[in-house]
Amino acid sequence: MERQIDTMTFSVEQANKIMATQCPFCSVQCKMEVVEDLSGSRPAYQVTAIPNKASEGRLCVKGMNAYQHAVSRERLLHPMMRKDGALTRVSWEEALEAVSSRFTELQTKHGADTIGLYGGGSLTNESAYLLGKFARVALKTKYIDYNGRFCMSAAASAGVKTFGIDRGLTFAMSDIPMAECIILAGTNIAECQPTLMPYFTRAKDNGAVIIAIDPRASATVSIADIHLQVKPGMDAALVNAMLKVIVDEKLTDEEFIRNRTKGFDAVKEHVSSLNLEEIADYTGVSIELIRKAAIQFGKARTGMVFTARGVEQHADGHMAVRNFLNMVLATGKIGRAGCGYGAVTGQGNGQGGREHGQKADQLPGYRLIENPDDRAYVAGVWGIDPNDLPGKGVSAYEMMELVHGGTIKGLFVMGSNPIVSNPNATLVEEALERAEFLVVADMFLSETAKLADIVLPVSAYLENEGTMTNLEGRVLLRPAGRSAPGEVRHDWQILCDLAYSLGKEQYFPFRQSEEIFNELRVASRGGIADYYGITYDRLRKEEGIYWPCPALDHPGTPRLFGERFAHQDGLAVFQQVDHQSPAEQPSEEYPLYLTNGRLLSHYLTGVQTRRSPVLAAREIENVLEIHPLTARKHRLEDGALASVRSSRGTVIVRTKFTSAIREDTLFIPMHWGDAQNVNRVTNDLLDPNCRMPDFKTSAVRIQPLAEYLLEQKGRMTN
Ligand SMILES: Nc1nc2c(c(=O)[nH]1)N[C@H]1C(S)=C(S)[C@@H](COP(=O)(O)OP(=O)(O)OC[C@H]3O[C@@H](n4cnc5c(=O)[nH]c(N)nc54)[C@H](O)[C@@H]3O)O[C@H]1N2
Ligand SMILES: Nc1nc2c(c(=O)[nH]1)N[C@H]1C(S)=C(S)[C@@H](COP(=O)(O)OP(=O)(O)OC[C@H]3O[C@@H](n4cnc5c(=O)[nH]c(N)nc54)[C@H](O)[C@@H]3O)O[C@H]1N2
Ligand code: SF4
Ligand SMILES: [Mo]
Repeated sequence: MERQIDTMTFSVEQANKIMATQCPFCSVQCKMEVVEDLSGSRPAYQVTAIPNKASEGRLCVKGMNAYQHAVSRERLLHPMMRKDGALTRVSWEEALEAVSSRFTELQTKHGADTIGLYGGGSLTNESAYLLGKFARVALKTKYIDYNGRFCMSAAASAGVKTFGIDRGLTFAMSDIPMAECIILAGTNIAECQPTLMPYFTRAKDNGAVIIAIDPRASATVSIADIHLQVKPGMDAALVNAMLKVIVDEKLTDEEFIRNRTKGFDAVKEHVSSLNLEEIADYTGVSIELIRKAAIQFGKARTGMVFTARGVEQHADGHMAVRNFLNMVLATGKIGRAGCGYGAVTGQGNGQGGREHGQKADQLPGYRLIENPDDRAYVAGVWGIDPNDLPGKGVSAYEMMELVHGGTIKGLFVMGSNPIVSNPNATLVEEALERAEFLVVADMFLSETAKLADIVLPVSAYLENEGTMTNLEGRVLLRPAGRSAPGEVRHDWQILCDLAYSLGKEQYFPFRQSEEIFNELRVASRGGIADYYGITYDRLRKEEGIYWPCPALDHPGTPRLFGERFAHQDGLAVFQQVDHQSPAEQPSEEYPLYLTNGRLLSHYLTGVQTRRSPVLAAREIENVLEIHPLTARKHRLEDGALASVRSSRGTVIVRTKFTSAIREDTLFIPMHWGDAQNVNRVTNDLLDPNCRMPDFKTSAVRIQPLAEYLLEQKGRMTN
């Protein structure tokens, strides 16, 4: 049963272990050195930023303290299996045997597609690639998707449609200070990618005008010259108005439109027919500000547009992004220095994680599972018959619905905490409780792992060697600094072990992450995200390489679209966007908009950051950002507990008064579970183009907690 794996071994007694690594959190992937000193009575740690081309030697507070969760006593150190209702320690042998026999049993009874796999953007490229291969080759199920569906899908699908390719930034970060005008739409870089802020302040020092679009005056908005405080969900409409001004003021780049794009006439005709007053009314932004922003962007010689989840996490997120791309194209601001579009990718490997096959419709290198040529190529690399490859599955939340309905009976979660991070979390929790067999691979007993039948302990960033692709499309090698504690294994190792138990070891012979990467290089070769020319050796020497990199002597591609776009005809595609208002509009019962997002000190569902004492202490509980005038109307004091309720559920949070938010909008961070989980309230409506949930617009009602509890009690006694 035990297989031979080459793992790095380190002497435990060795004092002052120096670990060169990368932060496990966001998409910047800041490089750092962690020194572990075991000579005293207690281990001591020192963290120093390593200068490099992406973060330039900066770290934010999360990176500085990331070692704390990795060395936490709460780390899972051995596999566990539910026995008599309780998770109980078992050997790897017993755990792996149980997983493979239960999966086989379920598949024999209900068919291959009864098993679902759910991955994440924290996984290395090697593990993400292998998870996709494991689903298709070892389990032959079509059901695989990952948490990046909630993160990047709107921008990714928009990039593919408009440009023919999806890479977070179409340029290297070093281009940012060359931009004369920068639009930051629904992106809170100051809290979410803090070490990037100096690129923007440098642009500002060079005279750039910064335009922020956000319902809140966030920390990022504080560097803006113009703030368009849009109503949640109204970005597409706002951009239509800006485009109208750009067209009316003749600020379009006609030569660029003629030579490099198609479809502009329809967009022009559409925006020309629109009424600015009406748009100002339903976006909540004055005509004066719309005009000012549009003219600044239109007249600038160089400029960039950045979008993130504020624009994208809506039922029309895809179209909203496409409208921003329309504006980039209409003004010819792409493919040259100081220009371009940036989808500010979220997770550490949010970029690489979406390129190599974790997505329902995808094979490595952005190949498509429904395309016969792509199937034949990848099947060839994997040594299987293309007819044995399953078809495409469904998106992450839809997979949860299938678990809820009983179509998917066994679920394997690797690198996500779906019962906290999915919309309409109550349904998802119910689904996972109903699942016949739930396996979770994690470093901690997350809210999701607590429900599992089997929990498999995985290595943390300090222990797991592999490549990560940052938001620019720059592939970086993260070395392992220490051996994994206890009986912990790497994600990719677990997949190989399981394949062995399932009798599929011939397809998973890997003993090191580099061997997996070498297969990934070939599997991605000739695809859109072509990694063929990137090797571990090169990554060690060159400090990161931008894909596409099709040959060993290719330098990589920092800036895209200099000559042509990635569509066959080389042209970018305009898309007319008829804006739509959020499905849930404030009503008498639910009179306010609720949006949500992030705080500087915590990361996603907080499983890791709440286990870092320094980070946990910075924000100990969830908060409700609310305008004081709104709060007064609803009888709420500052710092009081409140209930926030939608038609789906309720979250309990403490109020924090701020005049930085629109009066009709509330904001709650996403970092807490259970009663403080904002996703009990959020909307599970999905974007028809990319299946992104409508996280950022729900209609809600707020009450002081005591009032809410009395009401609930009344309901129960009636
Ligand atoms: N500290 C921290 N950093 C992180 C993360 C984290 O959890 N914590 N997560 C990482 C990940 S995975 C991601 S995806 C990124 C996310 O990074 P961001 O997308 O920047 O983060 P959010 O806070 O979700 O949303 C950004 C902004 O959108 C605004 N917003 C809300 N609704 C709307 C709207 O309808 N229109 C517009 N224009 N704006 C709106 C919010 O007020 C917020 O300021 O961050 C990454 N970095
Ligand atoms: N309301 C609302 N909901 C949201 C969002 C929002 O803005 N608003 N944002 C969405 C976005 S953008 C995202 S990305 C998702 C993210 O949401 P999740 O997918 O739930 O992400 P995490 O909370 O990071 O959960 C990751 C889990 O994997 C574990 N983990 C970390 N690294 C590894 C690893 O290398 N291997 C393994 N096996 N496990 C690991 C962690 O301990 C943790 O338990 O949430 C989405 N949900
Ligand atoms: S969270 Fe992001 S910005 Fe902060 S140190 Fe980590 S990678 Fe860098
Ligand atoms: Mo994300």
